Amino acid sequence: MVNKLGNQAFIALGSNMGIREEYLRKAIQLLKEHPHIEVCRESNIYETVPVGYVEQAAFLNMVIEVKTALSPVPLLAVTQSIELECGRTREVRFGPRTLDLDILLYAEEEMKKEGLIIPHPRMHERAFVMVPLSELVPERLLLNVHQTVKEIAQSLPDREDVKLWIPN
Ligand code: X6L
Ligand code: MG
Ligand code: MG
Repeated sequence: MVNKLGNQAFIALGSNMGIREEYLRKAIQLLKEHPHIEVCRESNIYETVPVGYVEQAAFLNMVIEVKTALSPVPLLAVTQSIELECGRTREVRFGPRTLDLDILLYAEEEMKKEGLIIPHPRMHERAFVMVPLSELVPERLLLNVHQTVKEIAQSLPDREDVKLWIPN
């Protein structure tokens, strides 16, 4: 039996191209099949107004909690390969994508490597991240901003652009 125990991490999922919900489900399935990753909890799915590059289709966003024996860089490699398996290509910066997986938090760690900054440096500005994360860890303190996840989620001006999405 492979030991999946390890560190707690939170991963944000997003999709705004094609079969959006299927891509989110497929990503969770592939993470669950990984021998060193356990998917513990899933937020609801939200339909969200695009931020950054605004002339594109609405996103589905959610956040999941995982436990993993992988350290951050190997975990990133797994999430990137899952993005590719789900048809991710990089055309327009901030533009449409079938699947985006972002590591938000990894244990209580802070790291700044090129290509991987943890905690995710802009997560606290994005309602499409903070609203679903707030379902999972409302009381968690984000050290850089000295506020809890719930406080941040409630104070973001674009939280109205993040609407609970009910699967059919
Ligand atoms: C000025 C310039 C203000 C750029 C904001 C914000 C850029 C967010 C990129 C920005 C700026 C991003 C998603 C999204 C993206 C998503 C929704 C990004 C990367 N990903 N919008 N936009 N959901 N709703 O997953 O987050 S592109
Ligand atoms: Mg992203
Ligand atoms: Mg990304």
